Amino acid sequence: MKLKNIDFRKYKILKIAITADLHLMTKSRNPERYRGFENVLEAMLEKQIDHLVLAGDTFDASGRNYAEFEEICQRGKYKNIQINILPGNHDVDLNTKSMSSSNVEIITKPVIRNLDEHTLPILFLPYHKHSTMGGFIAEKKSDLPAGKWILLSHGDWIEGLHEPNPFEPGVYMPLTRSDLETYRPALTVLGHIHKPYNAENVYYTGSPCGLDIRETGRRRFLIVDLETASVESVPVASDFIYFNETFIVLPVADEREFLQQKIENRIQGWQLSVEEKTKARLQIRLMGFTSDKNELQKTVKNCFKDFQFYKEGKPDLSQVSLADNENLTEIIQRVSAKIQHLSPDLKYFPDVEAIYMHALQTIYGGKVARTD
Ligand SMILES: [Mn+2]
Repeated sequence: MKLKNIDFRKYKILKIAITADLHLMTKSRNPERYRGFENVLEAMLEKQIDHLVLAGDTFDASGRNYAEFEEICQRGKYKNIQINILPGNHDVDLNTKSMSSSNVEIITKPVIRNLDEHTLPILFLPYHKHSTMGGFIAEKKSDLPAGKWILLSHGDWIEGLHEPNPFEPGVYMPLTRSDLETYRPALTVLGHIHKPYNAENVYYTGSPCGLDIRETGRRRFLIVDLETASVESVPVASDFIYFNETFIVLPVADEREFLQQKIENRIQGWQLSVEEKTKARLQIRLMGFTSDKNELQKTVKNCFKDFQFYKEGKPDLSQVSLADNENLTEIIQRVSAKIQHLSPDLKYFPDVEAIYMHALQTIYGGKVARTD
């Protein structure tokens, strides 16, 4: 039987992987960032995905090493993975001459591509200073059928800036709601914001490895089905998972149990597997007033005994004062009892911790540091 006329690709759903914001420097300086990249490639092999898009800031502007990156791309097991690099705002010097690996392509100009005859066209839009995404999309709009194309780029989605990139204040090549309503991409995947985020059909894949303690929680990369524009979120087995948490301490009658319960709830909320627990690196800060700082120290140490701390640090108790004013202690105890019974009306407040913080600031005045 002759098989040569059958187009096997027709039977294969074409999918690509997307990650961003690796911020690679040198391997010796941040080995975990290179491991994050390798973790994505390994997961792609397992899932038989052979196309990867790096949606910006593959390298960090403050010190990069293309050779160490290429060494990974050229390894035998990865050499069949096609890698498209979209430069981000950190990649100003990156151009088509920067690398020689045959499986790596740097896309420096806006371009529309169909990776297969059955797939939706993709607009690859590299970061460009002092520009907007909408401006570039407008130039290409005649080749972008409404509702049937995919946007890959690097910058700020204006509607999604609930948590701006702490490294980079300001607005970077924005995409607006009006752009989405006018040009109607079926899907938008962006780099720039390092925390995984998605709303409606706009995704920030997030960096595959938290860059430092400010980049908390589990990391992921995305797999996009180019026929349906559906997205699968795949966890990255990163070396570290960072948690940066603040707890409010109050000199209430059951101070120790009160804090223990809060810490236990927070840890449960992380939903870590046994393996993930070993990868967690914590930064813990306590604020407020205690009836016994020595006892507090022991309680906190015990609550986190199964965890490791970021850069081998320890819980920061420097912003906890001794509650040595009986009148104020009496007041905070009464207020605390009230706050604990507030829950039915909590919808009017951001969270119960914020209410405690306000109560502390009101009662103790300037002795309490502000968190916002
Ligand atoms: Mn960026």
